[in-house]
Amino acid sequence: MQKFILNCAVTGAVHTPTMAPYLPIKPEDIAAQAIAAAEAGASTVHIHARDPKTGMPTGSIDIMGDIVSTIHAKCDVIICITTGGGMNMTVDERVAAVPVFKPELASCNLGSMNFALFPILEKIKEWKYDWEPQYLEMSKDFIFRNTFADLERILDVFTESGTKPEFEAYDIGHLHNAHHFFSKGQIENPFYVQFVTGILGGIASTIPHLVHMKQTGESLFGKNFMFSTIGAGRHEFPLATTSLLLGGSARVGLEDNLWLSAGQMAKSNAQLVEKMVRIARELDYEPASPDETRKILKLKGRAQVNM
Ligand code: KMH
Ligand code: ZN
Repeated sequence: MQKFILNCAVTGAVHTPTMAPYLPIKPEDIAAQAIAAAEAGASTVHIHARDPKTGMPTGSIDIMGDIVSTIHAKCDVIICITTGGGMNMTVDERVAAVPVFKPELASCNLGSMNFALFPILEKIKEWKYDWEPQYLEMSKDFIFRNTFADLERILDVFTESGTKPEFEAYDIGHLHNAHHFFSKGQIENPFYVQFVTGILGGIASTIPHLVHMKQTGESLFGKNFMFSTIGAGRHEFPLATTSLLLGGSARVGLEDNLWLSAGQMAKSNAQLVEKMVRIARELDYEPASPDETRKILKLKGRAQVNM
């Protein structure tokens, strides 16, 4: 059985409560769903925080602390804290949790881009919270900021915190941005990157694009290059399955996709993880355990975090 890293993105900052009735919002629910996703086979969980009253993405250190300390106390899953945060946060707010909790992994977004969610407004007219349509409308004139200066600062914070970056590449140019830092020795092997496909403003979720991203990565980083793939929405399982067949890993979860199958919403992150494990095992792939993943990614281990 060929091993791969199965990552679960539990709540994110893309979906809002009205779109996603099963999206975990409260810290205790985000933590519980992360633990259940780990029990279903995920070896890493990607964590965002939300305001428990409104579901709005938040950079609150206290709320993030509630979430990650609960997961860390109950489970050996690898916690990957987001530095992507939400569209309502500055770069400093986005990265603030890393020096506090010193996670083994944290996301690091490889370039600025338009991050467009506003087309969803055409599909939903009634909203539970006023902030939701405002947040989505804002994305029409929003630049997800990750300048080279931002990346330099973020990478320095990761180094000081002993945190390994899980890079997020939304397009081919983002891989070349990473190579700029790799050639300066600011990125250690193995270079681990999520191909984030299907966000309007970034590369689309197609197999030819995925193959091109893999080939670009291999040409830039050689054998020390490890990729995983995110397909947004209905593309999640086709792109994740293709990623395995291309020698990569996979990310599933309600942050990126609300659908278990056509017309059927997933009721939990664990359901999405269980489906990915079933598909993988049918093709003789097995999700790596958290400790196997730590060895593959050369992570510092649970004892070195502050949670
Ligand atoms: N929400 C995904 C499209 C991050 O949190 O740093 C990308 C992501 C970025 O997960
Ligand atoms: Zn995220």
